[in-house]
Formats: sequence, C-alpha cells, structure tokens
Amino acid sequence: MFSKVLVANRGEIAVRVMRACEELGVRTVAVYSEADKHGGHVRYADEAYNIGPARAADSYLDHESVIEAARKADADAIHPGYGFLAENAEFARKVEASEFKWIGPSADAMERLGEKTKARSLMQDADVPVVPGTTEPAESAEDVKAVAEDYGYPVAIKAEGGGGGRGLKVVRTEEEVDDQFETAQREGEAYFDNASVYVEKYLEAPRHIEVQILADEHGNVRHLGERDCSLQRRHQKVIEEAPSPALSDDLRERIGEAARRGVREAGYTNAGTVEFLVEDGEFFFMEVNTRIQVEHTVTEEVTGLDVVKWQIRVAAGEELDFSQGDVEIEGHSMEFRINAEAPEKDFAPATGELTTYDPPGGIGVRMDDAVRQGDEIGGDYDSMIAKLIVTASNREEVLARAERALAEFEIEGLRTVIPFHRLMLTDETFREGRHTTKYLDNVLDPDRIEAAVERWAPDAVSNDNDEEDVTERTFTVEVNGKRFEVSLEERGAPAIPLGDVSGGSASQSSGPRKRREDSGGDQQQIIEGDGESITAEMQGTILSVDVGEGDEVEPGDTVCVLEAMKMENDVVAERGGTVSQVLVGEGDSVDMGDVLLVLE
Ligand code: MV4
Repeated sequence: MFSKVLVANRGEIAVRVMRACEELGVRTVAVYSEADKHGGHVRYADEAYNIGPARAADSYLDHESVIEAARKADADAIHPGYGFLAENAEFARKVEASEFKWIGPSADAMERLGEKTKARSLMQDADVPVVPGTTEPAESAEDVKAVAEDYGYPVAIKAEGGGGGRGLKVVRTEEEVDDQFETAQREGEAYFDNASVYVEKYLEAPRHIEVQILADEHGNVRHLGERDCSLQRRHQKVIEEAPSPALSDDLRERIGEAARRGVREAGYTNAGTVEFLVEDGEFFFMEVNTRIQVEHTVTEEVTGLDVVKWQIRVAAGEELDFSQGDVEIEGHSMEFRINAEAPEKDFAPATGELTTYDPPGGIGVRMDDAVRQGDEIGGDYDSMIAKLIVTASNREEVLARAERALAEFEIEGLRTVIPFHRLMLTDETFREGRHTTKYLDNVLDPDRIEAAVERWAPDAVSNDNDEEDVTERTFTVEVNGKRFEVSLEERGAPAIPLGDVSGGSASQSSGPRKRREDSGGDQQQIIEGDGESITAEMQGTILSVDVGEGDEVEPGDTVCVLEAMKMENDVVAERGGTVSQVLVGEGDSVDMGDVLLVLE
C-alpha cells in the first residue's frame, strides 16, 4: 500500500478520497488554489501545497504544478477525483511516466474509450448493444441521410470528442441535415479540437442508466449494479439513485454483464462507469466515464463496498477480494446534490457566506461535504457545496426519509436547490419513478419551481427586505406551557406590539389592514369595506382553507389550518359572521400579522 497520496482536487471529493486514505493508513496531501487557502480539503489533509491562482487553468488544471507538489511532498500516488484532470489522458500519461502511481485507468484505456466511435466499435466487438448508427466518423451529410434512411428520423449527430450534452445535434427532417451536420462539425472543432462527428438514431425519451465497474490488474472485473440518473436538468444531474426503479431484474442482470464485457474488452482497470440509454425495455451503450463519479455514493450505500478505497487498493496492485456473486444490492439510496443556485432564476449560481450551515443527521443520512458554517462560497468553481445521501430499506422509505432530512437541513446566507429537491419529493412522476431524461427540461411546469421556492425558502424571495433596514428578532414564548418561537421584524419601531402575541386561536383586529406584500406577491391586495379580519398568529404555510366567500361561520369554527414550527394550527374564528374575502390559498406562505380572511 502507498504511504502518501496527493489528491489533485478540492471540495467534497478531495475530502472523500482523503477519508478513504485515512482508513487505509495512508497519509494525505492537498493542493489548493489562492481561493481555497482555508478550504475544507486543506483543513482535512495532513499537509497542503499552494499550486497557484484561483483560476483553475492556473492551479488545479496545471499539470506541472500538481506534479511539482507531489515531488515536494514525496507522495507515492496521485488521485485526481472527478472533473479537473480526472479524464485527461495526457496528464495520466505524464503521471505514469513519473515516479508517481496514477490512481485511475491507464492512459491507453482512457484514450481507447475517449473517442466515441472507437468506444462504439469496441463495445460492439464485446457484444454490447450500441444505439443503431455509424461506427466510423460521418464524412458528409449524405452519411447522415443514409442512417436516417435505415432507421428513420430523428437522428443524432454527435461530436467524436463530445460528452455531457455538448456537441449533440438532433435532426428531425431531411431538410435540416446539411445545416446541422456543418454546425456539429464546427462545434466539435471549437469545443473539443476535433471536427469529427458520427450519427445515431435519436431516442426520444430514454432513461439514463449507468453501471459502476471495478477492475483490478489481475484480470478481475466486477460490476456493482446500476444507478439511475434520469433526473437531469440541461445535462446536469440533480438526484441520482440506486437501484433504478425502471429496470426489471432480468434487464439489470443483462446491463451489468454487458458493462463487464465492455470494460474487459477495453483492458480497463480501476473504477469506471459505463453509461447506457434505456428505452422500451432495450438498452444501448452511450459512453464510459473513466473516473470516480459524483454519484458513486449511492452504489456504496447499497453494496456496502467502498469504491474509493478499492480505487486506491487496485492502483497499489491489490486484487479484488470478492466475486461477482458476492455483490449484493440491498435497500435503496438517493443522492441530492446541494448546489448553491437559485432555482427560480433558472438555477443561477449563488455566492455568499454560509451564515448558517446545519446539515441533517440520524438514521440513513450521509453527508459528503467540505464546508462548515462561516465559509465563504465563491464563484470560482462549480456550485455543488455538499451531497446529501439518503438510504433506507426501500424506495418509499427513502422518499420519506429524504423529506425529513431536507426539512432538517438549514442553510442561510446563500440560496440553494433544497426547495427544488423538496418539490421533487412531492412530485408524482418522480415519486412513482416514471421520469425520463426529458422530464425536467420538457415536462415539469416552471411555475411549480417558483411556488416551491416561495413555500420552502420564503425569506429568500421576499423582496420587502430590500433597501429597508429591517432587523429580525426571534423570541421564544410560552403560552399555557406550550413553546412558540416568534420572529419579529423591526423597522424603527417594532412591527407588531408584543401584546398581540397569543397562542392557540386567531386574533381578530377591528379595521381591516392590507396584507403585507410578501413572497412573490407583486400586486397588493386591498381589503374593502369595514369587516373584521382574521390574521395569522405566526409566520407559516397555509395547509388548507376550510371556508369560502359567502360562508357563514360560527364562533369557534376553524377557518383555515396554518402550519408553523412544524405544527398544524387551527385558525379559529372568535366571532361569527359571513366570510366576505378569502385572501390566502393552500400552500401560501404567510407572515405574522397577515390578513387571512375578512368577516362581515
Ligand atoms: C442521445 C440521446 C438520445 N438518443 N443519443 C446527452 C448527453 C450526451 N452525452 C448523450 N446525450 C444523449 N444522447 C441518442 N442516440 C439523448 C441524450 C440525452 C440525454 C442523455 C442522458 C441524460 C440526459 C439527456 C438529456 C438529453 C439528451
């Protein structure tokens, strides 16, 4: 085994790799950029080296700086994590030529699988189904038309060097072929320095299924089952899970064995992932990722195997000590990427200080992260700040446990995608596991994303705190021995006299007030007439409205239910009357003092 490993990465994956090293009794070396001087991976490592400016090209991507740090540290091996240099065959080759071991597949195997037509014909040789199409680069638009004649439109023109959604053109009619062929070539040249393209039949709504592979240097190849990564937004994975809710046991077995045959054919070693598209009970090879992936965690959770530890062991020459038959999938696991992004603003990256960071815990909850409260999240690298991995004995239990864990997760100072995840956990298509790769981009109604943010991150989107100097103070009060937390907003004078605070039933104030403008409400509602208003006792969410306009209510009737502090509170009319206005609906967030309805 190695004595010391340099991790050429940052953030949660660098810490993940170092944790594996720690368990193997291996010392750890971090490298960091100017932006990461106090990064979590630097804090974790036994020693750390500055390798340059914040810009990744000048630090984490700089071959010589990384190798130089390994020399200074006298490391034995380099682990690249994911992203950055992980799939750079040229860098892998440099490391192979150095005194350090490369913890990953050989540079040769990376090259064999990096070019898509090479990988396609290699897979065909191993009897792995590929999407019908060409295994040679397409020379002209005529080659594209020939594929369409055999299999029909639509067809996909893909860049030889592509991957992850870039360099993919969908052609639906013969008229579009000439233009799209040229565009694909031009983009391939621009993005990947490779104008070569090839053609496949285009599948309209496939699922993305990928198989985790481990292979040692003694000829053993194992698969660790599949992950379902169909829930993607613009080619970015959002939630991943294992096993897939969409595969039969028979299909699962056939895909796993196909992946094994494919990587064996490629002479592949270390960890890798074989990606497939699955549609109508058929599966097709798409590409091989020659690195540890973000979502390897869910495979670890359902197999009990430590994939990263095995990467290190295999690179040190050790043999896999389990047979394919030993690999058992038990239970179900989901990973939620906690990205610093504002979901309602087209997932725009967010930056700022993590003024509160209080992650969930308890049974079945794993947090892979490298941040702590007080850290500054800058915009230099990707927006993923943590991964929440939830595991239980079956998918239904995972869904409930994940709802619980995401509700526990408290992050302040920074927008995150947590409200989006909470929306997905209430979404019927996702809950039933019927989503395809098209679901988020083409089917989900964007209004539901905005509503989710208003419901689960109301403070983040309310615009009444802008400009004005508002201090929020939280008080704990007991009413009849029951504890309430009340937050008050202070603007010069206290917004609501403390005397108004009473628990249990609704307070009524004579002389209706207008509802304060809040969460997304850009038109203000004005109450007319001189009825009596029923106001919210505390900030919360309306679970139900039990009366309608024109209804007669008696004193003591429940008019709506307000969820606050994780409790359901009946809002009760103190006096009787006719409901003249209902100002809230189910799912609305309300602040203390907001008018809910008016009685005449
Ligand atoms: C496809 C496809 C349908 N048919 N190829 C997108 C990423 C790139 N690496 C391959 N991609 C696709 N290739 C054929 N022949 C659909 C996609 C695709 C997709 C694949 C996986 C996950 C999400 C996706 C979203 C849109 C399109």
